[in-house]
Amino acid sequence: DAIESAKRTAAQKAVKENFDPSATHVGIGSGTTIVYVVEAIKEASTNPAIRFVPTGYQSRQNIVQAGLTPIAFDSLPDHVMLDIAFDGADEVDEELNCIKGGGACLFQEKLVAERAKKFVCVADYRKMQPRLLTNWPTIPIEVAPIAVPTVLHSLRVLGSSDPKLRTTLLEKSGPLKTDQDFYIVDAPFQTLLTSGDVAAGKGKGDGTDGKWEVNNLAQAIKELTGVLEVGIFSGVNGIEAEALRKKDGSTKA
Ligand code: DER
Repeated sequence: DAIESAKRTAAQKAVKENFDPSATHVGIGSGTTIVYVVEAIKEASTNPAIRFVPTGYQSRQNIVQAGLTPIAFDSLPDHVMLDIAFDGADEVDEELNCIKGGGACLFQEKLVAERAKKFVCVADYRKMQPRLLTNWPTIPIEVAPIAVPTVLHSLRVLGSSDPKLRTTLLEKSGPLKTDQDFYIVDAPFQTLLTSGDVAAGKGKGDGTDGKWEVNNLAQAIKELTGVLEVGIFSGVNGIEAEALRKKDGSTKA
């Protein structure tokens, strides 16, 4: 159908433009789009020594089912950076900030993304919005179970209208557990200003007027005791996000 072919097209383009067959270590994210990335890499890779670093149980299954060889993130030799990491996203804004965590794998996704020389986010047209939280309503946050009540309260204080523990009504009664045995809290906020918005005077971005700038909010949530990771990726580890630059120099995923 149209969406699956859009995912496949985005994946094939991302691999064609970014994957170097001489790569030895490649990070593989989570979700459904990444399945097409693995298919495309399988076709393009010729190096039998290439190893793939998963970002969770489903990512590892994806690698193994494609007949590729995984290596656990904590088995990587200390000095090794990954040549490249591919992952999906739930939403991407004009500055290539991403909401991630729809698949509850955000902690290992960020570990892997920050260990890669280049991070390539593969997202079909539905994910591209002017600002984060336009279409995707919440920020996924990974929280230590014991800290959930206090983190929910702090998120309300930061301005989240109705933060909720993620439950999986179909697969399991009660809250979802991540690969780290933590819980996921989904926190709705008003659409997030970009740093460009703040520079253009569209708001202070510190939440005092109810509007947050992407990085300010990510930092404020990350500092809450009990939070392991926040599903906002922005200029991961300072590495320039791979982007198609339009003639006027602005970027689009
Ligand atoms: O959880 C994540 O961040 C994933 O990358 C995921 O949300 C993307 O999923 P999709 O490719 O199935 O839309």
